[in-house]
Amino acid sequence: HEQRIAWWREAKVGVFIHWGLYSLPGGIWKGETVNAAYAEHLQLRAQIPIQEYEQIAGQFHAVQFDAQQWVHTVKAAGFHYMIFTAKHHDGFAMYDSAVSDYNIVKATPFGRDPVAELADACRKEELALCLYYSHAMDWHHPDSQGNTLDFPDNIGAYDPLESWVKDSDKSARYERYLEEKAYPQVTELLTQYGPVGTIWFDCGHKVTDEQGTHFVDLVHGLQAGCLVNRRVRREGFGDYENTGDNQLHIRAPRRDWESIATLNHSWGYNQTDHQWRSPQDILRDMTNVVSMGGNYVINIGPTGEGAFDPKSLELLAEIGSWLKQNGES
Ligand code: FUL
Repeated sequence: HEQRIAWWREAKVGVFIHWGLYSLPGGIWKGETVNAAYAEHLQLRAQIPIQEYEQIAGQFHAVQFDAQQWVHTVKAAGFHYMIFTAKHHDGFAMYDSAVSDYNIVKATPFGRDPVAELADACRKEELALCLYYSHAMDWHHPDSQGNTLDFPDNIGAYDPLESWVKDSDKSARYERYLEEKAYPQVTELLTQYGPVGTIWFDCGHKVTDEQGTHFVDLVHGLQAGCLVNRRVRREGFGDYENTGDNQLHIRAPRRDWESIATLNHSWGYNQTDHQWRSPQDILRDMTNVVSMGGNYVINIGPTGEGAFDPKSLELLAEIGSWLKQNGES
């Protein structure tokens, strides 16, 4: 563990990237603004049936995607790691997956593998590549949690784990999702792209201790140097703690910890959210967190075309110039 986490302790600041099918509608569905802070939750919030949501893939051309440029921009601003959404709750793999055809290479006209391209670019620029994987929720898989629209006997997004474990049939189904999709896809991510800094899991309150431990062992078994964040299960799990979204502190900082923040309200690109934070505000939080011993991660939600939006670029540049003058980069 001590060896594994050494680079991360030094890194201190990172950038999250939320990019997926949801980035293309960017918070608007059929001309209507979907009233949800998190644009990456569009499928659930707008109650879009899977067959309709899948259609977004056919329009996903991402003509502006340039891994080199993304990585260079992040690195030049003084950040030391990038966490990229390899699969979010919608279940769509943003990499070439043999486990499921519901992936960016097979299902979109874009047809390229962003994780492969980002891994190359990160190697060249010496930026650590970390991968977000929604292990607990997958709204495309009938046996995972959170999609009651297509799978009426499923459970809702926010039902506690207990309603599954008490129901042996449902927990057997959930186990099937893990065996069929989540464990094999995590294996792909750790065997196809070279060294990964962290597998960043999410919503661990929906899995059991055994399942959480299975993920931790899987990651460490495939890449001993790869970190696992606490959201794989609950406090005390994985290699380091996480705050809640946009929270600055954890309850008891006995372990290494990381705070994650959005620049407006959404993680995924949201064309209707113009409430951007000021660079002063972000820098105040960043210095606060880092001085308390935490790592600080800010988020960018690239557009469906694959570009960083102008406002995020401006904020990155301002933070970058502060880091150059005052930081350790
Ligand atoms: C949350 C997710 O539900 C959000 O969509 C986002 O990925 C954030 C970092 O974690 O729990």
